[in-house]
Amino acid sequence: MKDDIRWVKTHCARMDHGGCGLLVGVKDNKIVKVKGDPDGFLNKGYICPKGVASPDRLTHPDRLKYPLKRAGKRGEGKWERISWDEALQYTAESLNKIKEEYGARGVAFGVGMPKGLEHFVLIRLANLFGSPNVIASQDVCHAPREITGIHTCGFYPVADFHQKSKLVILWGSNITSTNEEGEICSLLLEQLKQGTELVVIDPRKIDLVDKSKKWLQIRPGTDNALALGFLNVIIGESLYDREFVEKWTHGFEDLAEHVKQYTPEKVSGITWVPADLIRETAKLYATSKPAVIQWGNPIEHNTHTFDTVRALICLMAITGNLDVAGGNVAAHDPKIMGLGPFVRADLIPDKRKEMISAYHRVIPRLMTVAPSFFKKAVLEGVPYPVKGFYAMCSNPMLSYADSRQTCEALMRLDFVAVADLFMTPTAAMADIVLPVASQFEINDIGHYGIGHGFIVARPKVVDPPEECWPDMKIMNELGKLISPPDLWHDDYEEFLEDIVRPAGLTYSRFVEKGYLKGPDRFKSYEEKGFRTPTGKVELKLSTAEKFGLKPLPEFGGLPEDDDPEYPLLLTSSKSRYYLHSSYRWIEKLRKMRPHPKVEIHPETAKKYSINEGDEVIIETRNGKITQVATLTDTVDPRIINASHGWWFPEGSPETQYGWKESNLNMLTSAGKLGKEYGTPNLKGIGCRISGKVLAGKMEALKYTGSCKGAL
Ligand SMILES: Nc1nc2c(c(=O)[nH]1)N[C@H]1C(S)=C(S)[C@@H](COP(=O)(O)OP(=O)(O)OC[C@H]3O[C@@H](n4cnc5c(=O)[nH]c(N)nc54)[C@H](O)[C@@H]3O)O[C@H]1N2
Ligand SMILES: Nc1nc2c(c(=O)[nH]1)N[C@H]1C(S)=C(S)[C@@H](COP(=O)(O)OP(=O)(O)OC[C@H]3O[C@@H](n4cnc5c(=O)[nH]c(N)nc54)[C@H](O)[C@@H]3O)O[C@H]1N2
Ligand code: SF4
Ligand SMILES: [Mo]
Repeated sequence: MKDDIRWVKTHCARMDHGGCGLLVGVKDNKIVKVKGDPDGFLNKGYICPKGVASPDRLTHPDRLKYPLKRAGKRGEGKWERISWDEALQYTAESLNKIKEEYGARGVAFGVGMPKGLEHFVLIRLANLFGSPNVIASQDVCHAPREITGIHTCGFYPVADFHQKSKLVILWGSNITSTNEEGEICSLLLEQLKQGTELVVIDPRKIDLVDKSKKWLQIRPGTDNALALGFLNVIIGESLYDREFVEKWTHGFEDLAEHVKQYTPEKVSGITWVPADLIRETAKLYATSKPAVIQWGNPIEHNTHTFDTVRALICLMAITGNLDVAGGNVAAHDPKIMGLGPFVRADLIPDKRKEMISAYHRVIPRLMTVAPSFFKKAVLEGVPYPVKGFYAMCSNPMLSYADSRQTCEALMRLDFVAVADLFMTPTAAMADIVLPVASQFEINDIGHYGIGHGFIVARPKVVDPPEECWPDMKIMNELGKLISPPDLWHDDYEEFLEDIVRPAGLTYSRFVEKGYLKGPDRFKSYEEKGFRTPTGKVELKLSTAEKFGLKPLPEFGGLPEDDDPEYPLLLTSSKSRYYLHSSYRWIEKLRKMRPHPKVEIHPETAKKYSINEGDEVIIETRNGKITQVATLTDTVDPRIINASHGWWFPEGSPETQYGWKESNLNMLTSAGKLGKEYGTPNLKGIGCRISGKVLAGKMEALKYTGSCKGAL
């Protein structure tokens, strides 16, 4: 029996950013087992529960298996089955019609978390069609780190876990659950075994707090204040790297003067972190060489993200931890095709001026549009009308701030096409739904364009259902109908060849190698300087006036003012068992986390008469939802930690699978946005809770035809 199993090496994908090497056992075109590959260069045999369950996402009986066209009213849940030919023709005609009337910019192309190479094929599709509007979650996911990095020091400073560090700071990064961007926790855990010290900055007592030297239980949304407090201590006590600062930084004197106001005592009042702990941690970071900051999502989940990231890069720079082995580094790509040529950026030279976000004067180099600006264009025609939307790998009804508004925007569009594996609340609002082939069923390249200096091979292991197409194939064929056909391939798999050709490889040779990593090169600035206008790390931004940016990082107040009617602070974190809004239909995972849980301190729960397992109504100024109480002293009594991404695949299509009931983004607002990236406040929001039962156990609410249904 056992001998019939064929073992294939590939890399995990689409359960998070991916990266673990996997050994996949296949029998009769079915995956029978998945194990961590001991040779995996990032995971060395590690695999998480999502990885183990990942084949199950393909075999669910309700998986989309053929293209669908809306039959009833939008969102009513009535569909007719159509052929691929009809689906592509109808989509092309609808998009071309909008282009004729409103220009190509009247169509937006939407994508969520980067999942694979199709992310960049989508950007190419938008470029070739002539639309400058690619809508992505980058405003709340990595763009603040990447682009603020480029402005400050000429690169995106990623944590280098491949060389040993003396100290690691997990700054809002729950790496044992999220393994973000391929920073697989096994690399860090190995270092901890070998004596690397750890600091955790998190309002929750995450698993790794037990292994940490210090835990700073920060007030959500105040990371910029804490980073400024560290700068105050390190500069005030002359703990900075003098030689580096003199030779390689611009504006040190101004920064030093500016941070004098952020004394540990003052910062303690803002962040809830004791002043002595701020002092000790700042000293520890400055005196441990090399030290690295693994930064997480919360630093970009509020309107102050630009200041936070600026302050953090200033910290890395003045302590001499920038671009040194075991610090925060510029990762160098292997010799592969560059992003610009792949997406044909040359064909849309006016993109920067034409894109929706140009009107909002966001930071230069941000080349995707923040969802909140997209919705404004759809709902208010500002700065111009947007009427069409092609979305893949994303579920905006759950992932964009203010879900009710997202629903209204989807209702308002003339045409919506959604490509997904499963019928989701967003797909339920589409005119055309396209069934995709996904991880394990397609040849793919992972980590392209992510900025960590490597790409991984994700070869196909089994055949997809007959009418499920890879996104890359869908776009390759749609592209021929809505843009110059000669700029597309006969066979979409040529895209894979394009990427690896400069390395002298074919895709199949690349698969044999498994991954390509660029060179480990540090302190490149010693030869060429930093790639900024001054050639130095710009502690004070030399381009501030020109671009309307703040020259020095500031604490400009809390992301939201304290609100006595909403006395608790809402924060959230990703579940170990799901990817954002995805895969609640996988039984193995659902068993591990059947309900959306909200973590509440026992004292707080007592105050509101809430018991373990009760349904809890969570309310903010923007809306209310229900989640299930978990009482734990791992959170501060003044906060609650809710779950993100919940909808109910077991629900019914006419209610869009209960998208309102437990969805965190019913509680967020797209009203107040950070200037540089258009980022809304997702964490540190005033809220209140009560234990009253609302509509019975997680029962889906009836869709009322508009998005203003009762809640
Ligand atoms: N309040 C709040 N909002 C947040 C966040 C938060 O923490 N709090 N996190 C933010 C962040 S960091 C991000 S990145 C976004 C993520 O937002 P999204 O990317 O929109 O969310 P996902 O659930 O990752 O993916 C959406 C869909 O992709 C589908 N999918 C999976 N594989 C494939 C594939 O191969 N092809 C196609 N076509 N579809 C596929 C899944 O079935 C799923 O329906 O959400 C953001 N929104
Ligand atoms: N299992 C799983 N893995 C994922 C994802 C997923 O959905 N599920 N999503 C992927 C994506 S797209 C991304 S961007 C990454 C995100 O990966 P992470 O950055 O690790 O994401 P989060 O869980 O949002 O937040 C991390 C930690 O920040 C803490 N936190 C909350 N508020 C604050 C605050 O104001 N300040 C500080 N300092 N900490 C705070 C939370 O308690 C949590 O422990 O994960 C990727 N990996
Ligand atoms: S940690 Fe991420 S890449 Fe590794 S097995 Fe889990 S989901 Fe896959
Ligand atoms: Mo993300």
